[in-house]
Amino acid sequence: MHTMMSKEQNGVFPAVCSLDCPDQCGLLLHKEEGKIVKIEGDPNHPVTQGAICNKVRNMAARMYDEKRLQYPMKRVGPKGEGSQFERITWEEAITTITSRWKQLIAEKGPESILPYSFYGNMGRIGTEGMDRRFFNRMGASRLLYAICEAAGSEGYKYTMGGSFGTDPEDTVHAKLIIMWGINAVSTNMHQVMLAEKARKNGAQIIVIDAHKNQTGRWADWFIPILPGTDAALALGIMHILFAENKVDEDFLHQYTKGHEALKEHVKQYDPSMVSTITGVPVEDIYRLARLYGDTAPSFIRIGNGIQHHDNGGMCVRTIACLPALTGQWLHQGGGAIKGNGGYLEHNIPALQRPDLREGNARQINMNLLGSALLELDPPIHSLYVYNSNPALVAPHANKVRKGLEREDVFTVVHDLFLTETAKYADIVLPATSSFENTDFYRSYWHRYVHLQLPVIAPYMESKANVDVFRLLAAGMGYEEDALQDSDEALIRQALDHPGNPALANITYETLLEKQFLKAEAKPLFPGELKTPSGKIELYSEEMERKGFPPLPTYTPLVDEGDLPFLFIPAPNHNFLNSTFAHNEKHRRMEKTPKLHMNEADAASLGLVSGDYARVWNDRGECELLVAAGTDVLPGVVVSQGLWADVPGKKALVNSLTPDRVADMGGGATFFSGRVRIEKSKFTEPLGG
Ligand SMILES: Nc1nc2c(c(=O)[nH]1)N[C@H]1C(S)=C(S)[C@@H](COP(=O)(O)OP(=O)(O)OC[C@H]3O[C@@H](n4cnc5c(=O)[nH]c(N)nc54)[C@H](O)[C@@H]3O)O[C@H]1N2
Ligand SMILES: Nc1nc2c(c(=O)[nH]1)N[C@H]1C(S)=C(S)[C@@H](COP(=O)(O)OP(=O)(O)OC[C@H]3O[C@@H](n4cnc5c(=O)[nH]c(N)nc54)[C@H](O)[C@@H]3O)O[C@H]1N2
Ligand code: SF4
Ligand SMILES: [Mo]
Repeated sequence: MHTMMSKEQNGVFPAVCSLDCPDQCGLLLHKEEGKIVKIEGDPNHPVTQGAICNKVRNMAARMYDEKRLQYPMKRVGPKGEGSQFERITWEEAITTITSRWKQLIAEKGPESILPYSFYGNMGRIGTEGMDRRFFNRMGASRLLYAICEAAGSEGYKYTMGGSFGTDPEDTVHAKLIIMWGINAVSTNMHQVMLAEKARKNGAQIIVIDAHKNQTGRWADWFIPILPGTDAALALGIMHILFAENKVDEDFLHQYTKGHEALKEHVKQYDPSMVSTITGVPVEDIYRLARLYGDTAPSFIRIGNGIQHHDNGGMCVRTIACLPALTGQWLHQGGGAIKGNGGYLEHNIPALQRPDLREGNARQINMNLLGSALLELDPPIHSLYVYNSNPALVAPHANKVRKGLEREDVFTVVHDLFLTETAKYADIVLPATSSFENTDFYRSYWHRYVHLQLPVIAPYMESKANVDVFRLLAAGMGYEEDALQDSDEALIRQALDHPGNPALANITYETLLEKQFLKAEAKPLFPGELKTPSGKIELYSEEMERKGFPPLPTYTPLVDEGDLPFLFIPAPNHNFLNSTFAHNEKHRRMEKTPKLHMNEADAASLGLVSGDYARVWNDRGECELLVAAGTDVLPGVVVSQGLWADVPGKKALVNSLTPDRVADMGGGATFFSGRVRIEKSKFTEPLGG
């Protein structure tokens, strides 16, 4: 096996998966004649242990897909569907962009320019490094990165002080594992592998979800729940734990704040009331609470599903209180994971250089992109999109597209493919894949930091994000050295972080030698948390000051009127958000977007499996293939995957989703929208 380098044309090279997936797998890339021909898991990676998902096993097909962008282009003709592009040089592209920006800055000010990005590639220097420096220097509008975990992370932080949870490697010791609002078989497969090991040692696996998908089917006990009601279930469990003296008094006294108040507070959540709210039978609430109270170590994997709701922040904050009640944090493998990013925090100011910004620009929530483009005053006149595909992934998609259609918004999209968003661009720039770049990666689930060096040469004329920002900086005439720092310098600056002792031994050199390294952190307890009191805050004065109930509380979803169904457009197995939605191989593996609905609901609408349903509300409409059964409760419908358009029918699920923001962090509410359903006139074309 070779160490990382791109010079050799043949060989096997270690790498890391760059996708926005908690597992952040160690990979081995097989290279022949300069091209990647095979991708497999690195058996030496302690957490991912050589297993990888099907998506990435088949990723070489995406890297060399004939549709991959090869050179910069400018738009000729209308924006959107039907747009046409012409090849230009990099020089023309950079000059066009920077001269337009200079003019906008002079006439309208830098806040008329909005960067829009997310984590299509998790590399830190490319995704939240040089880009941030550049837009700080410019003084552009700032983006609030709230589309993914914002609400839940804020909620978890009120309870636990930050993204600190159980070490996933320890969860093999758990005797009870609850997968709560996470489709882990698809979205965190190595947590499933670890849970399988625990199961062999006698652990029970419970899945609490609104949809009995592949993860629910894998559980020992699947508990279906009405969407948006999980906080009530957690409070019902607390009610029983206190009432039946199943709490760990010593732990509560030593390590938590507010347990007496909580004990009083949860008296109101009696199991029959909780059952009415959640749809979970009273006897199941008792059984779950007693199992939780009597089993140690118990581990809860808190997923993203519960936080993509109006009440998502409070819901996660509430579930995060449970392990404290029974003292699980003192048991190896006990506790919870919402995220573990806190352990690996690098030197963010050194990497992003907020000091390059003069003054403080307005901040725009990425979940409100449509309104931002259509309604903001002073208006946005330029959008620079990278690592993201908002035309497909952002809520209230028809509003987003209307905004993107504005002729007076100068839009640049940097991507590997001509995405739905790129079709609205004035200038399209081709991006390298992560295997063509240098960057460092840190998981938000396990505790390893990885280094990626280029394994293959850049594809055609494509360039890495960092390189493009260096060119843009030069084109703008920005002279700060920080805007021309090398990849290596950026990584060194980011990893030099005296504030996080867990990174002490993780340096550019040690990563060069080992490729990945674990941040060695002490267990959370005994110890002090980063909450104001240093303890687990069952009662939070900070929340009270901000106008939230200080104790965990159930709040219902926003009332969207009398539309009969709650619609959950979740991720699917073979795509990663919209990544792979354009690649034939992955589309074939996934087949077609479906609508899972309860058979009683289907019958009442005259629908059977195999029919097409028209799903609609004031925001938009879709046509999805009906899968009727008992996988969801009546009144709930679920689709999976962010499909690029499917020939002949409407498959843009985000045309239906609300752009309301959640209770915390400005988070998204993808799963709290309501819809109507009827039989569609669409039928599958012959041979389709
Ligand atoms: N294969 C694959 N893997 C992925 C992704 C992908 O698109 N595809 N995306 C990646 C990203 S960016 C993220 S953020 C994660 C997301 O992955 P997860 O953390 O698994 O979150 P989701 O898949 O959004 O939702 C998980 C589950 O929540 C359920 N759910 C919805 N509402 C509720 C509710 O109110 N209560 C309960 N109990 N359950 C509810 C849904 O039915 C779904 O099964 O996965 C990452 N990994
Ligand atoms: N209905 C619904 N909508 C959702 C969700 C849901 O569950 N349901 N999930 C939400 C969540 S959790 C998330 S995280 C978001 C994710 O939304 P996005 O972050 O937009 O994720 P992707 O759709 O995968 O788009 C990433 C884009 O980045 C490009 N890319 C990859 N690497 C690079 C690179 O190095 N440079 C550049 N310039 N581009 C690159 C890819 O080709 C791809 O087009 O979607 C959200 N949208
Ligand atoms: S997408 Fe997730 S499971 Fe698949 S290879 Fe990447 S990190 Fe591993
Ligand atoms: Mo996400």
